[in-house]
Amino acid sequence: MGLFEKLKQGLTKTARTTTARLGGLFASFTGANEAFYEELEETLILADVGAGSAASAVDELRELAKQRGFRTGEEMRSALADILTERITVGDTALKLSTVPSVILVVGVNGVGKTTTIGKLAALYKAEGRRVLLAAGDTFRAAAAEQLAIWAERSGAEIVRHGEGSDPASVIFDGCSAAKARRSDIIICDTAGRLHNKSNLMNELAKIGRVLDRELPGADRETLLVIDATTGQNGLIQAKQFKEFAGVTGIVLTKLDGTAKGGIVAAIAAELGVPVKFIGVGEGIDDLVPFDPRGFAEALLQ
Ligand SMILES: Nc1nc2c(ncn2[C@@H]2O[C@H](COP(=O)(O)OP(=O)(O)O)[C@@H](O)[C@H]2O)c(=O)[nH]1
Ligand SMILES: [Mg+2]
Repeated sequence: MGLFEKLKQGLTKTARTTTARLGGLFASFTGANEAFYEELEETLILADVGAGSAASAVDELRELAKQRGFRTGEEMRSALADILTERITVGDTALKLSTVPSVILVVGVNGVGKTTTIGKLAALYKAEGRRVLLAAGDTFRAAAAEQLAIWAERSGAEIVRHGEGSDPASVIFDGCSAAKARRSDIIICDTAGRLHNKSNLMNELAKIGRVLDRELPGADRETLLVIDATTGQNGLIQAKQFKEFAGVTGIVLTKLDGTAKGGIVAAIAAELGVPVKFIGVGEGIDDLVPFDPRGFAEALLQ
C-alpha cells in the first residue's frame, strides 16, 4: 500500500464524517454566500481544526474567492486544500539524523503511543539498513521495558534496559555507551510519561537531555513529542506543556485511525509552530506514515 493510501485509510473516520459534509457542501455549491462559509467553518471546527484556525482559513478562502471569482465547488475545494496545506507546513517534516550515532528522544504523556511509535520507527530505519539501538528509559513500570523488548525483537533492533525503578538517565547513559561501542546509527530513547508529578517528569527529561549532551556531543538529536489525536484539544494542551520544557523538534500524532477529528493536525501545527513529522494510523509495525502536509490536506478534503 502506498503512503497516500495509508494516509487516506488512517483518515477514514475523519473522512467519513467530515468529508461527507464537506463533499456535500462542495457538491451542492451554487455560489459563495454566508450560509456556505458558515457551514464550512462549522465543519472544520467539528474536525478539530480549531476555532481560530477554521475561522482564519475560511476568511482567507472568502478573500480568494472574491478576488478570483470562483464559480465551482471544485475551485473552492482546491483553494481550501492550498490554504490548509500552507497552514500545516511549519518546518521540515524530515528527521535530521546525519551523525553516527544520531538520537531520537521520544516524550509524551502515558498511553499516547510512545513505545509503539519507537517500534515502528525502529522497523522503518532497520528497513533502510541502519543499525538501531533502543534505550528503555521508561523504568516506571516493569511492563514498559518488556513491551519495548518485544518491539526490538520484531524490528530487529538492539536494546539496552535496566530493571524497574532504576534511574532512567543511567539507562540512557548505558544506551549511549552501547551505541558508541556497537557503532549504532540511531539510538531511540523511550521515556516514562508519568512520574509522581509533572515537575518530576520534566526534571527527569532535562536530566536525560544533559546525559545525551555530555555522552554524545554534536550528535543530531530529534526530540519527538507524541500526541494522541483522539484526545483532541486536550492533546494540544499537553503539547504546550511539553514544548515549554525542552527543544521539541517534531510531533508524532498517533491514533489518527481512531478519530473523526483528523483536523487536529492543523491546530497543532498552526498553534505550536512545531512540525508534525509522522502520523500513526494503526497499531501495526507499518502503521507510521511520514507526514506530508499536501497529502494530508487533500485526504482531509477528498
Ligand atoms: N489505533 C492505534 N493505536 C495505537 C497507535 N499508536 C499506539 N496505539 C496503541 O495505544 C496504546 C498505548 O501505546 P503505548 O505505545 O504503550 O503508549 P506509551 O505509554 O506512550 O508508550 C497501545 O495499545 C497501542 O497499541 C495508533 O497509531 N493507532
Ligand atoms: Mg511506553
